[in-house]
Amino acid sequence: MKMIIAVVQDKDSSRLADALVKHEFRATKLATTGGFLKAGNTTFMIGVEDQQVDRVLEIIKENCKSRNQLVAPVSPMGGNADAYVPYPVEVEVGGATVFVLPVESFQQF
Ligand code: 2BA
Repeated sequence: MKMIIAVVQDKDSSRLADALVKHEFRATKLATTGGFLKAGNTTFMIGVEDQQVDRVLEIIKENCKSRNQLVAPVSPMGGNADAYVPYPVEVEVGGATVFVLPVESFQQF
């Protein structure tokens, strides 16, 4: 068994959740925050049998788009002004960041 952990943009999360339910995959959605943009994103935990991993990755790919997002400059507030960038910077936020982990044990009580 594997645990698929997928960090996706909030805009894609409902569509992905619906697609997983439609294909009868069970998932848990967590409201998370990206460390870099400090903006909300959604993390899915999807526990599946090994042979289902590729199908789930396809569903994630089909339902999550990459987009460009502007990062607002953060004032140094007395910190190091050398590193301060005074204009917004555009970054490409991926469709999904996915980790596939081995599951040692799965129990439901
Ligand atoms: P954030 O940390 O808010 O990052 C959003 C986007 O900002 C990233 O998109 C990347 O394009 C850019 N970025 C992140 N750190 C950067 C840095 N140090 N310098 C320059 N640009 C940087 P993605 O790579 O598609 O990541 C989207 C979200 O996935 C991330 O949101 C984070 O929540 C999660 N993530 C990405 N890589 C991860 C990892 N190795 N471990 C855990 N979470 C990760």
